[in-house]
Amino acid sequence: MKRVLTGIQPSGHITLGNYLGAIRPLIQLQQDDDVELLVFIADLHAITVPQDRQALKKNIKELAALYLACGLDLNKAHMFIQSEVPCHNQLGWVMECNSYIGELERMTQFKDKKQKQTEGISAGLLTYPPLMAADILLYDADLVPVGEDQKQHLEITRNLAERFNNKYSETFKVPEPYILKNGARIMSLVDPTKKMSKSDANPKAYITLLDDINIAKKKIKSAVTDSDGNIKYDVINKPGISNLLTIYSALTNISISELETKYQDSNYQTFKEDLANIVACFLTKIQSKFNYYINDSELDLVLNSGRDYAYHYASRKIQKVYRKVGLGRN
Ligand code: ATP
Ligand code: LTN
Repeated sequence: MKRVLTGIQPSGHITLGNYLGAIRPLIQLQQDDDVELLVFIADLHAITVPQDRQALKKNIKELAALYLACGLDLNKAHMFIQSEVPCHNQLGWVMECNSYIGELERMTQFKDKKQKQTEGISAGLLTYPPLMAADILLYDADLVPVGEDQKQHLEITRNLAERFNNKYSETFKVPEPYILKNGARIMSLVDPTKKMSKSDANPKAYITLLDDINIAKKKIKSAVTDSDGNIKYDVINKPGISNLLTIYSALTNISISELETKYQDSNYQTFKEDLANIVACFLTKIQSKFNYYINDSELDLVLNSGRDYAYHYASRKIQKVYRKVGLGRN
């Protein structure tokens, strides 16, 4: 049985980027009979940057409903909230004490987020990767579906697992990242050289799964492209149109080269209108399911049972780790 694990921060409504980079691969992997999914809401990670209390609470619940709306199959998946399983903090600390400040300071996400902060930078922003490593290693995950931006964090997770195994004897499974070729790095709609991010200050940069349909269509239609008018995939010279081609291809499963042929005699306006309709259709489906799950009292029960399942597994791992490190009395 393969164990697939992933988490998303409840730092806003999830974007098309989050969906295509992290959720769609998860849904694909769950088709496999021999697979178990652990999916969590990374609220401890979200507070590495300032969060409004009420908004955070709301985002946590909405993210849970969105996972289900995207097709998470509860016969295969356990969904839980990270902060409700204290083993994450426990292993996170041990991982922190096995990480080097130098390697954490080299993380691209730390450097990017540090630059964006206007006020004090939290220590948590620096020590985020050992917590993420703990999230994964607690459960002996085999595969971790993530977007391209998390590749570096997966590498440090693998290093930490190997470092611990070498120092204290075999304890953790070394996980593999699962990064799709198409859709693992969706770019901002206003600056296609930057990653689409749910915490971008400009809401035109991203489409969230809960955006008003007409607003989402407008965002596609006003997405920044270039002036040459050819619908060709060329990330270096035509990042805007390449990004839109990627979104189109990932949502429809039509290859990029087929799309180039289909639109070879069209202009950007026609292409964007078609894509706007595809996005609208996708969002409409997700939102109608979301409206069902967010009002369903079962959602809490699902999160309770996910928490209990996760705790059962993770607490045994923590005991083992504490014992190997020499903590406490056992
Ligand atoms: P924040 O802006 O708060 O940092 P984010 O939008 O970057 O959030 P995360 O919660 O950090 O999203 O990421 C959740 C998952 O979505 C991760 O697996 C991440 O790699 C993936 N992801 C994030 N942005 C994109 C993107 N633009 N394209 C593809 N995958 C993405
Ligand atoms: N760091 C991830 C969210 C995250 C995660 C994880 C993803 C936290 N813990 C464990 C996969 C596995 C991010 O997307 N920013």
